[in-house]
Amino acid sequence: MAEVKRPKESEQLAGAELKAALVEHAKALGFDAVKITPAELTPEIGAGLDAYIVAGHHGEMDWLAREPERRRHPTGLWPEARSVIMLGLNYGPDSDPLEALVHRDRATIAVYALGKDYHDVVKKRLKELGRWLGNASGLPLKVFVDTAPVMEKPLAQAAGLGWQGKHTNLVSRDFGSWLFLGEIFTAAELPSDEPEIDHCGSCSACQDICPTEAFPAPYRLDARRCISYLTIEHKGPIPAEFRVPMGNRIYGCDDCLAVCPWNKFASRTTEFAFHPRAALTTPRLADLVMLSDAEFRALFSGSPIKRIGRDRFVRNVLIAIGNSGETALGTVTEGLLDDISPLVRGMAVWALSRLAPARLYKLGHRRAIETESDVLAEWALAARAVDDHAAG
Ligand code: B12
Ligand code: SF4
Ligand code: SF4
Repeated sequence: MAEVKRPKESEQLAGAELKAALVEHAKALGFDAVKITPAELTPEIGAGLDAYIVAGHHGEMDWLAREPERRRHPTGLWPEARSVIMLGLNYGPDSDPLEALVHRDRATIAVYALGKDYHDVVKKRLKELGRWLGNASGLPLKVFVDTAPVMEKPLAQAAGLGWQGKHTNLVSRDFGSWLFLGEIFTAAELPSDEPEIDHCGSCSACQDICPTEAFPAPYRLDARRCISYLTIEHKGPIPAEFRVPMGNRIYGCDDCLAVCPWNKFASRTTEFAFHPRAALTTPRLADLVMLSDAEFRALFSGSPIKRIGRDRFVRNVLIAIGNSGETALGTVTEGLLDDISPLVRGMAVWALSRLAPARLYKLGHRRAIETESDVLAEWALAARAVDDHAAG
């Protein structure tokens, strides 16, 4: 909670006056959008959360299923909350993220992860704004970005920042798909803004483009099929059915966001922290796959990518290599058959079975010394490709 210095009663602001000063401060701190909603969500939102969990669409993200009473209402998380201030930061890219998908020897990284970790950037600003608000209102507050059990998208829609599109993310009339969200819960009763209404109409572009058919219905996402989940949240081997559709997406996915027609109103972010690092703009798969643990941590220091760790990252890169058709990548891939991580060894088997089955056939003796069941399963899966090659 931000430290509250109690102002003299005569200096305190409230109501419309407090809101106007707050909006001004938020803009001065670099927030692109700021709107307010009462600290409540409709029962339909809670029911949607329940349905999502019951269907198992959260996959391994057990934390989403925990303490639903805290997640479904802002007052469940913090009983003193009266208003929620929803803030948005534009992270609009300067080119179409879909263009990077054609360079098969290179990696595609989701726009949100190309610059500094937004959690750090947004949280720092929220704390600064929170300090000001605490002092101006004399009332307690809490700041959140992504990490607490808060339903940020429905709250943002209720506040009027945008609407939850058919891909389930918030779409803004001013910033399209590219808005990070953060919020301040305050005990102050502030005048609220009008909720935004749905402007998707008959469009289905996001549903149609999804490479893994992750939408069982409009406005519902089965995270277990989503490349963003598979590359970032999923810990083990990525199920075989999703590997080819992943293409060269090695961290996150932007397809459903990028295709949204509302991006015609989007603009490139002016926030320097979100500008892509040169090293992450379509990097070569050959370079990424060779990263040691120390090199991985150095390259991704301050980036959200660091969180998945070297082994999961290299797992993702090997899948992109398996999809690349670049036989020249066979040598580095072969080297990883001996990697210390079973996750990496298993994906190296898969990648080599796609890239150079003849080579894998000659390396069959490696299978005999493998002890990990997940890796042996990959050898078994690859055996068909290898046998086909031998027969042919
Ligand atoms: C978990 C999570 C994920 C998961 C699951 C996403 C999901 N849609 O559930 C995964 C890892 C897949 C993910 C991916 C991404 N994420 Co994310 N994620 C979150 C997180 C932490 C929680 C979201 C959540 O509450 N999910 C739970 C379900 C219940 O919510 P829901 O999908 O909105 O479901 C509602 C409806 O769809 C409906 N519903 C859903 N299923 C069903 C089923 C039935 C039967 C019914 C009736 C209704 C129903 O009811 C629900 C309640 O209204 C938020 C931060 C936060 N605290 O809110 C960020 C957040 C949503 N992510 C964000 C981003 C940027 C992304 C990615 C774009 C990153 C990327 N490029 O790879 C992708 C987008 C993928 C996509 N199409 O959604 C941003 C989105 C910003 C914005 N403008 O909306 C957020 C808000 C983080 C932030 N602070 O900025 N994410
Ligand atoms: S992020 Fe990619 S995989 Fe996930 S739902 Fe959107 S298009 Fe599908
Ligand atoms: S692509 Fe179309 S359906 Fe999907 S969120 Fe955008 S407007 Fe809605």
